[in-house]
Amino acid sequence: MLSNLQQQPADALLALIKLFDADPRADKIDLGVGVYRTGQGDTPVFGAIKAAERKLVAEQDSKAYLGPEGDMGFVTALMPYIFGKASPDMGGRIEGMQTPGGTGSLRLALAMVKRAGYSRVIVGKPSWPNHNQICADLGLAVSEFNHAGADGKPDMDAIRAAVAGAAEGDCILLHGCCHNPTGIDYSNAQWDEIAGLIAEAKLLPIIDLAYQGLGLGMEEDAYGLRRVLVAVPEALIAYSCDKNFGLYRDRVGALYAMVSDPTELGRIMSNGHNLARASWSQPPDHGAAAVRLVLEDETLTAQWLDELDQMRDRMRQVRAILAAAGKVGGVDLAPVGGQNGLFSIIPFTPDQVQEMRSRHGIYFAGSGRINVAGLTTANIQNFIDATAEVTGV
Ligand code: PLP
Ligand code: TYF
Repeated sequence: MLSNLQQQPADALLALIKLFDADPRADKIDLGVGVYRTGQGDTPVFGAIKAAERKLVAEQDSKAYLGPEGDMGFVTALMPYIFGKASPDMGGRIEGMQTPGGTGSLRLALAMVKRAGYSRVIVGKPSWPNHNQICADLGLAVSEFNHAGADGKPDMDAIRAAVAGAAEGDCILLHGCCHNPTGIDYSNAQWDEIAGLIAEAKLLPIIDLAYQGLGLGMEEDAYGLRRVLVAVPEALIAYSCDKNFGLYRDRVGALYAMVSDPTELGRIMSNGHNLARASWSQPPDHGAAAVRLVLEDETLTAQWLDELDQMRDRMRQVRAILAAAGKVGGVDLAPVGGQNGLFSIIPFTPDQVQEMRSRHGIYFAGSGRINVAGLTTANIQNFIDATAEVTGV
């Protein structure tokens, strides 16, 4: 019977890791999967996390089960950063639980909306492929709208039309910041409008915040999420600490629900706990415990924020160099300067993506998405020259 199972495609982004590793060229460049890299090309453990891990090893006296909600100290300590120091739980209207990464949180959020009776999710296109995959696996219909226009700016007409065409009771899934794969984020004024549109159409927002602090800053990157939350009665927030604490494989995330009536929170979140028990039971402890220790200690918090500032500054410098290169062969790199986070899409054709790999050993997604953090002072000129050569006529 197991032979009934059909071959499934590998994850195209994760498959790039293996393709890159197999390339023997010493000057190859990895602009594939979304991990931050230093100017030396490394993805080190944050100093603040290392210190917290040492403390954890020295002081943790038990690894007994915590329950499906995980480390609630971690969940609560993050809330002022996500929802604002002024009212981190919006008057008792927000509760969270720990999840295995942002992906675990998205999985729970979408399973909860499915259980609540929603059947359709409105998603910008392109998006992170896992969004559509999770919806498909849960039997949720996806309705797509164009995320960015030909001018490289968010396509506001497309989102206006998508919301206008939505049925009451649909959900809308939005990237809070550092849009993956385009790097094209909404301005504050655009978020103001979107918040109003969603509220008026009575859509349930699901906000995916996987890169807080990697765009413009921790507070700046939360603007859109906070703006939507003050406009609507209910929302779900899928949060990841895997980029902004550098914890990737430790799988650190949280799901938050905001409801209008605080007395309903316990009942609503009991569904998150129940769905978690039916899948991973309880989230992995280590990474979240390390984040909690960072956030409970003023010195470690300052160190973490400083390390995050350095990451963001380096990515802005890389973006500025690409933008200054301007028109290169047949493509314009200028828009990259105004985009945020790890990713930008360079309009390479599929053949040009293959040529960048085969002729120059430069690896990135088939969509033309590059991870800007893969560029360093040592390799950025090679990338620009290769781009000129491959896209030039
Ligand atoms: N959401 C987006 C848009 C992402 O790009 C990612 C992955 O990096 C995630 C969520 C989930 O991240 P993780 O499950 O690694 O925490
Ligand atoms: O888009 C990226 O590169 C990151 C990392 O199945 C990632 O979000 C990619 C694919 C995947 C899990 C994480």
